Amino acid sequence: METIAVVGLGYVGIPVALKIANAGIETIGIDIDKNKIDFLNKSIYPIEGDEPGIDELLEKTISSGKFIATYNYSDAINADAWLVCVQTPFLVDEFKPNFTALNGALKSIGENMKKGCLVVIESTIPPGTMQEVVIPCLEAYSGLRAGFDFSVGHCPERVMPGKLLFNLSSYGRALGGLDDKSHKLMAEIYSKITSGKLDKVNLKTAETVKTFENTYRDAEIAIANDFAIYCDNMGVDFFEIRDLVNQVESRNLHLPGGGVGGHCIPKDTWLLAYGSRGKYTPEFLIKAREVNNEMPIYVAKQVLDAAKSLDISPQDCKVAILGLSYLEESDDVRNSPSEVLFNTLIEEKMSVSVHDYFVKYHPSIPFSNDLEETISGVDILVVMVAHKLYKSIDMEYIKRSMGGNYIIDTRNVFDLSALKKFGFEYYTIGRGSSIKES
Ligand code: SAJ
Repeated sequence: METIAVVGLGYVGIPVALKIANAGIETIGIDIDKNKIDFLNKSIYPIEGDEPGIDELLEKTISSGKFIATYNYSDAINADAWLVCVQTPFLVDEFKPNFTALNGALKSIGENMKKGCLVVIESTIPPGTMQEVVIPCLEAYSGLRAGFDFSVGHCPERVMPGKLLFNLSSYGRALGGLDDKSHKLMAEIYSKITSGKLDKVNLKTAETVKTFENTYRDAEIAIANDFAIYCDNMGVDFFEIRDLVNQVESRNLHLPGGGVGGHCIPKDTWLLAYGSRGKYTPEFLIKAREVNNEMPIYVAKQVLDAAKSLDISPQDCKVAILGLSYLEESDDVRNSPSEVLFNTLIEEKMSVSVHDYFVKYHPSIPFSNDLEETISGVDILVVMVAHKLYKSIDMEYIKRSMGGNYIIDTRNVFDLSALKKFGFEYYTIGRGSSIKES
């Protein structure tokens, strides 16, 4: 392997490209975003968020001359391998994946790939996609035959924002190969990227591994959410019970919250369900997905119930939402549950202010990095993200700044005894409500 092309320079593609280049292989990064290409070629990491080690690695890689970012697929016509790391969102209403980015990449690769190369898809895809979409598309645009004129595989990514390089360098990978030659070529590449175990499997097994991984997590979170609401209605403390349940080593009760956001968990259950092509519908897993998807609406109902208990009409009610990102200590807002909550409350004619001190930009939600400005004079305060800052806010300060005294804590950020000590009315997912108890 002398030259490898990485298509899609996002939080998956950039670390992969840098790791390969630093293994001494000529690496060509390809993306449709010219700004991203310019930034990378100037050693500037173009994605928000703190990624330990990425800036240094980018600097080192660019100065080594082993990596270049480009807009043109034709710059990689001599690539011995192409790794595809583009997004694969799901259109829930239409119950189908949005393969626009994937099909675009496959067409351009097909038009530029050379005989004897390897094409690997890292993006998460429904089981069956390699045989039914990827291979036919590559063959159609290249005029070459998979398994004869080129090799093909699927190696699902296992990245986690905030730990991109660590995961990439240490996690094992499922090498889904069309045939032995594909497996051999994939092992040659991924053994240079990770010290983790490499498992050679067939294409559909690799597709299913990744969709199972995230669907499993989605269902685990849904169980925590359902248990927490059960506890709220039974007057018991979910977190106390969770600690006791998790003493059993084979148990790992997750955490409840105001919803499940991010770039992958919300869509992968749908990719899995779609993959069965109607042969089997995973009803339970889809129900779990719906439970999580409904959580921000459930929180909005708690806000409306709180306003009612305070005898404030929705149009006169001022609400502050703490946390706009989808995950604590992150600035990533993709599929943020706070966005759903905000829009639901606005539809109810409430006045809603939003705070986040990590997030720098949101395409549609007005927000502030100033906590005082956000909570000043509000009737109801809703904590949606467990940012460390929120755990350390002084209750006295909140009491002084708010207009009212109702707190909804969806992430168990505030200490219940402190809420009671400072005379707050409250609803906390998993720890019940001061109103319903009275
Ligand atoms: N969440 C809960 N309760 C939990 C855990 C998470 O409500 O107990 C919520 C979070 O608040 C967030 C969403 O779920 O809104 C997703 O959180 P996440 O911790 O799963 O983080 P992600 O979205 O970055 O998931 C990634 C995934 N990695 C890949 O797809 C390669 C996932 O497979 C990993 O399991 C996850 O990181 C991880 O373990 O950190």
